[in-house]
Amino acid sequence: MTANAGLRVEGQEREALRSRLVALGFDEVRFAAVPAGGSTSLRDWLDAGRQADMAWLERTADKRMNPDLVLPGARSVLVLGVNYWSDASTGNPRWARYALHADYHDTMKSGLAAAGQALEEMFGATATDYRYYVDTGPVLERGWAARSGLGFRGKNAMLISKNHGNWLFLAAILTRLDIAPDEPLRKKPLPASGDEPAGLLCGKCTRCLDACPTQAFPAPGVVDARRCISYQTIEHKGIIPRELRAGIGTRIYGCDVCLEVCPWNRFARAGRQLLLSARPGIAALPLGELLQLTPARFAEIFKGTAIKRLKLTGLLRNACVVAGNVGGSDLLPALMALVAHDAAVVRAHAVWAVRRIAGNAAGEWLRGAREEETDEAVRAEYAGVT
Ligand code: B12
Ligand code: SF4
Ligand code: SF4
Repeated sequence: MTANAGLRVEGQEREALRSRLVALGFDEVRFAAVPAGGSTSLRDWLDAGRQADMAWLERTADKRMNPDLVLPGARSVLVLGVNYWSDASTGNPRWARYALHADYHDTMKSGLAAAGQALEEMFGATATDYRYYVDTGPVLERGWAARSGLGFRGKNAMLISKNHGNWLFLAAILTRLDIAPDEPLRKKPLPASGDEPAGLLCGKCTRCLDACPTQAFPAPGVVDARRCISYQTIEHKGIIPRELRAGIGTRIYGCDVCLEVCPWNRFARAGRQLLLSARPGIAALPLGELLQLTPARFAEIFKGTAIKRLKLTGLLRNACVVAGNVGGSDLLPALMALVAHDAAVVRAHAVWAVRRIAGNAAGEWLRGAREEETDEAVRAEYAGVT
């Protein structure tokens, strides 16, 4: 800890910091004070098993709820928002809007490093007096954003901004500097360690809860990852539960349904994109081509994007689900090649897709492959094929 840890930053100094960070490309810059006691509601979410197999959330839960365990002596959180709205098509099949950029973890990191530099130059902080994260660390980014008044947590669990709607990436810098906090949007004070309530500015609206294709909201503001398409198509590496596949529709990577229907998006305008880099070619890829991607082509197209982390097998799995939902018989040859794929997870979804498309004639396509199949989970996909 340095001599300047705990230094009070307020008034014109605080506004000078805000202006400098806005100039770096952050569309929103807000400040929150670290309360004593931290947050507790993450514990209820984890105890209900809503994290699915994201065991890293459980492992880091204590840190997520208490910044002092991440940066001892942390006094403030700088919450930064980057607007990624654009009216570009999200394609058919559909991609989550955020994914149609170079990986935001990488592009925002340069802005965060420069923001840290600003703390050092302006207030004499050292590199040990702050830590920055974009998704990458044990920080409840939406909670801090709500606490800082950057927006409010909607019934869709998103941090919604009055200026940008649902289309903001969030990042956080924990610091030992004592920065005067901005006001949250709520009127009534909460207990010192209380969490911001969801739905503060939603009124009677329930559009997001009603529109979710897989009924992933057990309560307003609470997502059960096990039922969420975003989890199933991005984070989950195994077989997607059969009962959720139809709800996935044409969504090949992630899901924006509960964001898109939100009336607060009417205020969204295209951002400056200083910390983003659009990759519009991805949305133009037709389903037939995606089903036939080779490892080399996959690496070439998705280099530097978040989609790359899904790996080719994950993308082929998702493409099979979309094919099973909306594909025609022209896709059957490509799907039959995937019925013989090396990865069991791809074979399982390819069999499902062939059955959905071919209907009563599925046996004619699949009989031979069924005899060859040895994996139990894939064999289960053949059940009832005659
Ligand atoms: C795990 C995760 C997921 C999981 C679980 C989602 C969920 N609802 O929790 C899955 C894979 C399903 C997912 C999906 C998506 N995600 Co996500 N995800 C995360 C991640 C890494 C952790 C979220 C988490 O801890 N969840 C557990 C729940 C219980 O926590 P929570 O939502 O933050 O809510 C709690 C706290 O806010 C707390 N709280 C409330 N007030 C306060 C106040 C204080 C002071 C504190 C400390 C806490 C606190 O109470 C809340 C309820 O328990 C964050 C990045 C991060 N580090 O925060 C990105 C993040 C939430 N995801 C993001 C995005 C964009 C998405 C998707 C839109 C992607 C897509 N298009 O497919 C979907 C949207 C789904 C949805 N409606 O939530 C953005 C959201 C930006 C925004 N404006 O809200 C984030 C912030 C990433 C980023 N850096 O921008 N995601
Ligand atoms: S991201 Fe999609 S599946 Fe997940 S909660 Fe929102 S609407 Fe439901
Ligand atoms: S769609 Fe309606 S209920 Fe859902 S977050 Fe937006 S305003 Fe709130």
